[in-house]
Amino acid sequence: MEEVISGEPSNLPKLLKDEDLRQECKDLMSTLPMEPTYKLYQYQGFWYGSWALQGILSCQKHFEANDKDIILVTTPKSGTTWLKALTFALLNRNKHPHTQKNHPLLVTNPHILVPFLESLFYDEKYIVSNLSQFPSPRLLSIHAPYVSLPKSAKESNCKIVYLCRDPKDISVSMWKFMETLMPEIRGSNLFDEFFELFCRGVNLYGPFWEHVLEYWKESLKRPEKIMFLRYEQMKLHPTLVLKKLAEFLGCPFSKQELDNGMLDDILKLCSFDNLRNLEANKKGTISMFGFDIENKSFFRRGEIGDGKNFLTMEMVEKINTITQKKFSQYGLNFENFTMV
Ligand code: PAP
Repeated sequence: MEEVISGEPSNLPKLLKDEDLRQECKDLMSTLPMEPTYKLYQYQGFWYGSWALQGILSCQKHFEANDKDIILVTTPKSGTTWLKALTFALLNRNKHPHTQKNHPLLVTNPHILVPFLESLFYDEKYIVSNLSQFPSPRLLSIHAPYVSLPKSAKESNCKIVYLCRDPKDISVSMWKFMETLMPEIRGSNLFDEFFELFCRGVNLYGPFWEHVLEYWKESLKRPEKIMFLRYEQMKLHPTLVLKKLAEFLGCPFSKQELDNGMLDDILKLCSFDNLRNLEANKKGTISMFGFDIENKSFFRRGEIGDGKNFLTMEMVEKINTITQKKFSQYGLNFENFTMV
């Protein structure tokens, strides 16, 4: 098993190969620290697969945010798919009422409706021609840490909605997702090593804790620009979160909409059970970063605390200790927060 991951390039799963990259990305990669097992490169303090790095680089170079843009930023496996669905349904509630038979969310995976900027920009040709044609406000997403956001995303008045999640659940969700992308690792004993790397901050878009802290601090400085959310909040207080999200994005629910149950209807439309059971999400693949990813791989358990079903007591303790050490002085946690 192990040879497949750390073997010669020709044996590597496609996900870990560098063959289609642009020269500027290859040149930069040759100067960056590299983690050999998963071929991650450290850029501006965070770790990327070569494909994500290429996307981020050209995003930094070409993406021009405008004041109306809405950018969803998440740590991977924090509930990105859910946030995309909710925000799409919210913004388009007049154009696409939830009762619409062919509501886009009933027939299309949320990642197609709200694309990742890194993935769009992975293919440089796409950028100029297509992005300007997105309807306004453009609803986009990215996993990038704050430090690596395109300048215009920081400096314009575009809105950023940030979502993170308990790292215990993220580590397991990420591993299970990787198993779908690289069946070679399924049933192997590589999880322990993956977990150790995760705790050291060496994982896609990691270190997790620094990613979260950057946005947390910015959200305190500029609450009108960055809304900071946790997956756990969304699960426990979905109504309140959706209401606040609508207010933050400048499209609050009217009394009439609330009386008509619009908010609950959106929550139902975007619920895990509803989305997971749609044909559009059960079948087919989505092309991201040059890979074909199965739509169903974005819907697994959708629960708080599932990580504990896979992690040993020692692992739980280890990751809790890191979280406590990194976050306690900022009043941040995933178990005992107040919903503001
Ligand atoms: P991404 O960052 O790679 O785009 P993302 O959507 O954040 O993926 O990760 C998928 C997680 O969100 C899965 O968590 P799990 O592995 O712990 O189960 C997935 O089940 C969960 N998820 C997807 N859709 C929803 C939803 N509608 N409600 C709640 N959780 C969801």
